[in-house]
Amino acid sequence: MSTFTVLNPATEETVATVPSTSVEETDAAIARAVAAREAWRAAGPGDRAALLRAFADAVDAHTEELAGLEVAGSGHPVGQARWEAGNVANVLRYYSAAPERLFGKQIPVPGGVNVTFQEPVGIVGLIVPWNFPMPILGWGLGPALAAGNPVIAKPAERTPLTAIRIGELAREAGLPDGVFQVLPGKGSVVGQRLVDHEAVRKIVFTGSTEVGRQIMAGCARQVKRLTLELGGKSANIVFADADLEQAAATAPQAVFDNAGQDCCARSRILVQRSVFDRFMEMLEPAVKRVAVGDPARPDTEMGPLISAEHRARVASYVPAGAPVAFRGSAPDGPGYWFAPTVLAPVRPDDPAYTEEVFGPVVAVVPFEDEADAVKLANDTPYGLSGSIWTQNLGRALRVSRAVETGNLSVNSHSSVRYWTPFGGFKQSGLGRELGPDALDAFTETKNVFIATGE
Ligand code: TAP
Repeated sequence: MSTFTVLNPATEETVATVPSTSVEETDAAIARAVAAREAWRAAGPGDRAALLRAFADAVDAHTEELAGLEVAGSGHPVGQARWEAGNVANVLRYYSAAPERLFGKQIPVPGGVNVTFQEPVGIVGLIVPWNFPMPILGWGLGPALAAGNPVIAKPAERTPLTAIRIGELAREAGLPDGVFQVLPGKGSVVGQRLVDHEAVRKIVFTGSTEVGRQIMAGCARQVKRLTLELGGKSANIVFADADLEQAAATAPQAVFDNAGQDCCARSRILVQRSVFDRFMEMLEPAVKRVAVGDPARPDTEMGPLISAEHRARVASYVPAGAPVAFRGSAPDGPGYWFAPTVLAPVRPDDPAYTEEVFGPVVAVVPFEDEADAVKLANDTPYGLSGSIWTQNLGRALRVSRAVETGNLSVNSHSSVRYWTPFGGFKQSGLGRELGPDALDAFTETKNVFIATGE
């Protein structure tokens, strides 16, 4: 049996050795999901809801264990890892209300009436990246299960530990055999098989835009349903009339959270020229204050990058002679550390400004006026997230409408909440997750005409 090794990114020590699922084992899991499908679909809405709540309770009861696995296997600071485990439980609980509210419509038509039903789409393949192993698993899992679909999850090869444990907790909570399975292994093997197998009726993919394109092409062959959550290069837009102190104090969190390995990272800070120097003066101490170090310590705010390869990739965006304005700190010694880095002034064609770095590197760029800010913000193939800082309500709304991106926050650095829809514009993705309408992505609308005669 082939295996792979999970390393602790903060120490480079081995945390676990995990079996790598083969194509044959993937097919066997799909067969188990097929066997479970009808009973799960037909389960009473209240029963499905109760099982989701029991699952959420089991996750809650194991918060510390799950957080410990994410600290060791992914290098996430423990406070963040606890929040992530809680997010899984909250999302399961939020969608546990959905099975009892899967309403259809009745539509009067000549000669009768039409009724619609929201039918589960079928087996869902959930392909998860390494940057947020728990929340991204939960965002697909909650609505997919609530809608009556069996789910097979493929965690990222580097970070499978929490998904494996959450799969066990689902069984302990009473989810029937085959309803939720976790298959650790390679994207090119397990992920590809989920895309290619005809019994899998929907793929939920979160990851790079490049792999997303391949998956979209693979799904096209079978006209398979697909949700894509892909890369980002989001702008944090600071107008001269903003609360500059607050904008500067939170800008590090907006880009350096999870060591910048965040699709929503505001990795371009656009600042109105008249306040540029003042903003930079306030940003510098905020960046230097970021507590980078041992993820197991409760006061740590930023941990290491995921791997040596990824650190080399991030470092390539800050070559010798790069326009480094200032940097935060990072530990020496073992671990894939990279200090928070602020670049200014950057050339418009600098890859650190145009490409997704996926590390703690931010470029700060001046703009002249509102039109210029919108033009710069939109000058990217991505459209995932962003922030707007201004005291002018009209401008906040105008710029929110003009920036081509799926999730924005005004006078706040964060825009992801499970109560609200989440997803990207342009090459950042296809389809929406989270929020009250997420079940639309996991159901098909069936339309039935009933003739009433005379
Ligand atoms: P990818 O390399 O794209 O990998 C994502 C997942 O796809 C992994 O589980 C991977 O497996 C699997 N995979 C790789 N090749 C595959 C194939 N041919 N068929 C099926 N599955 C395959 O991304 P990553 O580096 O893990 O994640 C970082 C990227 O994800 C960034 O671009 C980031 O912006 C994006 N992201 C987006 C969002 C949202 S919500 N928009 C959230 C988080 C991350 P292996 O682990 O075996 O490679």
